[in-house]
Amino acid sequence: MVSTLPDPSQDVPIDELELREWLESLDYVIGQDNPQRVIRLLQELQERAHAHGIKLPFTAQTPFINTIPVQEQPVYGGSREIERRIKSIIRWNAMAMVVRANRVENGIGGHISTYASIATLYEVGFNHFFKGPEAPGGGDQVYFQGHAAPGNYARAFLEGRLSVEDLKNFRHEMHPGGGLPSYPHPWLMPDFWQFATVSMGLGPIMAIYQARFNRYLENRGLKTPSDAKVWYFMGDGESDEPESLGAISLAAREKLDNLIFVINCNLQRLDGPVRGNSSIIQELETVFRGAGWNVIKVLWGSAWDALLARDKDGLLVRRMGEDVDGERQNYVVRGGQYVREHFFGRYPQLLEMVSHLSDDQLWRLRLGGHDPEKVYAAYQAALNHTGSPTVILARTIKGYGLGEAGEGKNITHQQKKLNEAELKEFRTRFGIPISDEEIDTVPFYRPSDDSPEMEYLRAQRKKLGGFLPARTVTAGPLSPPEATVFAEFHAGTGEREVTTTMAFVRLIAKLLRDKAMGPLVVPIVPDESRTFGMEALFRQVGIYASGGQVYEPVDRENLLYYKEARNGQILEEGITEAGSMASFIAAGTAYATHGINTIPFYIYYSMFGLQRVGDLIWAAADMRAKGFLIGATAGRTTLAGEGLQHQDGNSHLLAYPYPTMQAYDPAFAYELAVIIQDGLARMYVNQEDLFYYITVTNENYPQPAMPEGAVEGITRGMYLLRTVGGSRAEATVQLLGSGAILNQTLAAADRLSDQYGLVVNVWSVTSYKALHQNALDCERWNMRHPDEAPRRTYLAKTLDGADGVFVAASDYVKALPETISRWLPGRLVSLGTDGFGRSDGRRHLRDFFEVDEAHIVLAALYALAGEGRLEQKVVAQAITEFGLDPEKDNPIHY
Ligand SMILES: Cc1ncc(C[n+]2csc(CCOP(=O)(O)OP(=O)(O)O)c2C)c(N)n1
Ligand SMILES: [Mg+2]
Repeated sequence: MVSTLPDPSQDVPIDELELREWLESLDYVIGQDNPQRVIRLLQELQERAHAHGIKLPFTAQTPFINTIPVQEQPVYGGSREIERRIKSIIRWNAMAMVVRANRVENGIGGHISTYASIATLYEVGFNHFFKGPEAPGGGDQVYFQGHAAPGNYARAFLEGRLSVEDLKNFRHEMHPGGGLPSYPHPWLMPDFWQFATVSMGLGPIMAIYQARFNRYLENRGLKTPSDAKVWYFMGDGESDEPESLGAISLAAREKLDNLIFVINCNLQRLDGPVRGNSSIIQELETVFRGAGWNVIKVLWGSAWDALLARDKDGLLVRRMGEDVDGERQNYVVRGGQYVREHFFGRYPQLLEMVSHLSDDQLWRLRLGGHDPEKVYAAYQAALNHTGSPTVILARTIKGYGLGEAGEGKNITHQQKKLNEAELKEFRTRFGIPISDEEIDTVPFYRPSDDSPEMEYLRAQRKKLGGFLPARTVTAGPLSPPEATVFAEFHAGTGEREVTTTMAFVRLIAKLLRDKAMGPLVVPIVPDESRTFGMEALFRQVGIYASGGQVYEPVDRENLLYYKEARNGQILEEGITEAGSMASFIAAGTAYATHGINTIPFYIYYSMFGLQRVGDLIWAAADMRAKGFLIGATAGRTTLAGEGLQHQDGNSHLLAYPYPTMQAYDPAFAYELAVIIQDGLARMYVNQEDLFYYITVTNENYPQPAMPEGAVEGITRGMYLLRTVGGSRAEATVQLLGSGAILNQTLAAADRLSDQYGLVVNVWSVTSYKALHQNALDCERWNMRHPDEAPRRTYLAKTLDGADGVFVAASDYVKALPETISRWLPGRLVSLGTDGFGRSDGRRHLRDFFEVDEAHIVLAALYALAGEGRLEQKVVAQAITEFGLDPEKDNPIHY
């Protein structure tokens, strides 16, 4: 057996008589039919050995056989024959879809072999287990393996949900009439796919947190408890992604018996074997059992049961566990004679055991994951299991049924074409009624509506509550929150200095009290509540703890004690940005997965968002998630002291590619309040499928009152904040400032006016992304409508009449303001914080990154001189006056 630890006791000689005595005693107790007694006795023996200093080697592994013995298998709940025919037809159509797509366009891709290996695992689920949306208590949430999508489409075709045209246009979405996307995607098929799974590793962690969030909804009284399950179908290769296994201990700790992982262990990934030199199944068993999961191995099909029944001395069981996966792959590829020689041939007794079977029969001894009875038994056991999540490790063959075209071969993942002979072999193996004459056109096959197959398929889904996958949005619009939630922020704080983070915390505390929206708010934090000053929320709404708080917290007599509760509202995730994002996704998509408009606010160190878990944020966008990502302690020079790992000068640029992400860098509390109010209205009242990224900082300054008429500009990206007049009207400066740096901009404006007599407009830019997108939209429209009056960008409308030079300063990279420079009516000089962060105070950091008042003034003078509106010597004088070193290294480089 492949073991993760060497077992030195294996080499110790043993007295056969002594061994028999022990075994007979054990057999006697086993024969009493009381498994608990057996366990108890073994435990006692173990403890006795331990007490005498004998250390048993740790193992979380069980032998390489099925976890469920044949005598414990339930009776199969359906017609094996009809189900086999249905499955064969789906196999054919899935294969045909990929082969045809690649004939239309060579290299368009697609996967045959993955669905070929997972088909039985899916079909047993579809026919007997996956609950559809109309099931009492709601449907199951099934995360399908992304690149096995042809199998889902092929089934939906039989179900009458997709047409021949749809199938023909697999991976040809732009073709007339539209087509089918390569992978699950709720934007591209909004009524079909619920979960975006193809970026490996994200699905498993999302599924875990989904199952946890389902419990959260129940414990908070937002949803009636149900026995619905979350299923995650994953490849064995996918298990190498850190996110795949990184959260499994949470699932066990939370006792998520509503979660079932099914790992399709075909022992191969894209290039070759997952673990050629050891055993991925045994390794996964160790990891999951160690974490506290219920592990069910489904390794051998029914044909092996007869052999195992004759395996009196355990030799076959031992032989089963001896091989490494690279060798197991040989048994699939090299044929029956190889199996006889190399597998059974190792021991004469085993060779004798199979002497009555032909080579072909030996080769076709089915594996567990291809045997519906074994899979059915595993699913049933998973459903009945309570107290922990279940993982089913099902052994299969990659490219099952492809024969020479790829079954079990290393190239099989990339196989997209079959020649005529291979198509015929596939057709014959699965009994598809397509003639030799037609075969080369690879026709799709759908039996008539009244055929037994179609009737059976429909009846089974009807019993289970309808078709899957299916995405339905039943949550209606919410009422907007009371205006009083936001009013105080519009008034400003007078002299009192506060941070935008404090303003945010105060705002969310008020929102949590709002009648309509309050209970739906889901605050999510990765162990930074105190950093952000959020601890008052602990007491106000409690921290979610599924089992309640079972200890007295050390700070119990404190007003703001660490209060955990079963119905606590805060998801305090601990230090896991990935897990927190997975919670954000579960809460942000609950409007579609549960018909409940939960409103996640995930607050975190902004540096550890888009750049750390950007792909999960992408998945949130894919899944039409709503909610607010609050990037706190933002800004490369505003987060003082922390240095290079923490200081974020990137995230606003990284926000650009995410299509549905609205990104804002507010400077003042009223801007923040306007943005959040607008976001709530757009997402939850108007029901737009967007999400918000807002940065807040920890710099204290007085928060001004909102100027008249600023609301539209705040939401659209910029507005005129202040004009300071000077005597020299010919030299106008437009200063653009954002976030905490806006205060530097305001100071620079005063100096440019007082000292240099310039006229300065200060614009608060809340969102370069919004300005950029609007400009692109207008430009594109104009390009396509040359005969019509051109549309004006929001920038053009807002900056009408603003001339002179432009200087933008932000706490982010210089490229950010430059994205809008093309649409500005004057030359732009962009100041920003490119380079690694540094540990120091704000004043020094802003000098170092050249985004402080002095550098803004310098940039304005330089730009004006460049236009001939000012003498060059004024610039040189300013450099001297501000004490700037012309030879200072450019921080952009390191
Ligand atoms: C993050 C990420 N990296 C790489 C890929 C490309 N990729 C798609 S399928 C695949 C191999 C999958 O192997 P496995 O998980 O064992 O699935 P199987 O097809 O064998 O069932 C790879 C590397 C991806 N989809 N996502
Ligand atoms: Mg695999």
